[in-house]
Amino acid sequence: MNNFYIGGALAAQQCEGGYLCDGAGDSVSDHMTGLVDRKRYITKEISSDYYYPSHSGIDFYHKYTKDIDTLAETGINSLRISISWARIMPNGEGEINSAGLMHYSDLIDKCIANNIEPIVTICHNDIPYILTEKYDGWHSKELIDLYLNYCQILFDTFKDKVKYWITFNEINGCMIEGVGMFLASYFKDCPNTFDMHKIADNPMVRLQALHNMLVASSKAVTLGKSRNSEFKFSASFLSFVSYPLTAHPLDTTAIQENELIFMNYCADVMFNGEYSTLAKEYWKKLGVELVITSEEEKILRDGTLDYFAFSYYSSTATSHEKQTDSVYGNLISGGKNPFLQVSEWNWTMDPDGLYNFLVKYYSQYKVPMMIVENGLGANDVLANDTIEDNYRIQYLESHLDSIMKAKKLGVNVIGYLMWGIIDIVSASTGQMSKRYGILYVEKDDEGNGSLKRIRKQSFHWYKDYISNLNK
Ligand code: BGP
Repeated sequence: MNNFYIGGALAAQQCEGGYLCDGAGDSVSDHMTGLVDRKRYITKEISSDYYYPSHSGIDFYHKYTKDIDTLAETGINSLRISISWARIMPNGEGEINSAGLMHYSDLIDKCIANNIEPIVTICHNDIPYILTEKYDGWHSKELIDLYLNYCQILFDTFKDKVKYWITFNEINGCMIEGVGMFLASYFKDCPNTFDMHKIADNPMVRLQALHNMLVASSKAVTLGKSRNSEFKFSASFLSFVSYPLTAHPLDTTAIQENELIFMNYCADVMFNGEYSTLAKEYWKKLGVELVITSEEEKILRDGTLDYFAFSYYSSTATSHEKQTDSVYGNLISGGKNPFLQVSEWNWTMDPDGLYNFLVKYYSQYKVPMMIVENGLGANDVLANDTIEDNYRIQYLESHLDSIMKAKKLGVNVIGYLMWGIIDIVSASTGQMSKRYGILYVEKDDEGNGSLKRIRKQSFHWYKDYISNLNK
């Protein structure tokens, strides 16, 4: 199938390892521990009492050459990677670390040499740690121009090599209480060691930080296009899909309200160039007043996005009454849907939800759609040097079916990038055992293992699928 990107997605901090290698600074993710009593902590100081999964990752930093060669066997034509700001600018500002830049230059060249389009996330929920202490993360407007300086380096270096950019990962995650505080990297009021999933919420701080990110994203779009008018920009959106638990009208009303908050609040700014009146009502309701200058309003109008990148894993069911059975999901949790199965991590599996999402948001924003994360986190069993992961094949295939169905209807879907195409560290839990990949990595949750790569059953399936797609 021509003009369709099919491939995989990764995030630097979940795969690279290579902590502080070649002059890199440390990042927020480097302060995130493995699971301790079912919690993932952030420690303000790095402590020998904890295991920090990002420090070693799957050593993609040193092993990417072989990994890209292996992945290229499947025929993928695209790979989403993220760049670690702290490798490029160890202090988040000031001096550039040329070794870090060289690393990504080599990685991008390696992709291109294998006919793999690099799709680059500039900021995947991670900033140089020092910026959280010096500026209180995205709450400070200082970060806007620091981010811009970082973007400028990337745009100048890769202007002839990278076309598709993602300014921020899951930017609308900032709409979620607590989670948004983490994404804003605002840890000022937290103790020295704290549960990353339980940061006390402050909507004023969170929404101001989000506004600053929206401005930074728009500025990046405008700057990028001045470097290469062919650049295509999106942020990635966390998808919110929910069904009314009953036919009670208020169940649907509750969903609609959540959609306006989780999806439209950010998407209206990023595609239409301004906050909707609904956003303004929302601030009133919360008693929040944001600092938004008229110059920033112009920046938002000028730097709108070209395509709609989003992650999709699962859906929920909503009731206007208190629900008892709940499911987790990608940052958003919600009610359990009696018609759908859940994964081992209690994430609902719902390929139809992907179809529904594509149709709905393509009709609303009318820009090309790209799925930049989708997959099944599962415990794989290694036996006889292979992994029989039919459950993953089923998951991926059913979601691809939904995409093809949406395309038939006329939705302009330009790509599908499965999450964690190689097994990597889980973002929410820090586990290795929550595996998404078609390529197995021998490593456990405590950091032990040979790091050997093994092709799973799904690896061979993906290869066949892609080859059929191209016929
Ligand atoms: C998204 C993140 C990814 C990724 C994915 C799966 O929110 O953008 O980085 O990890 O979720 O989540 P997890 O790794 O927690 O299973």
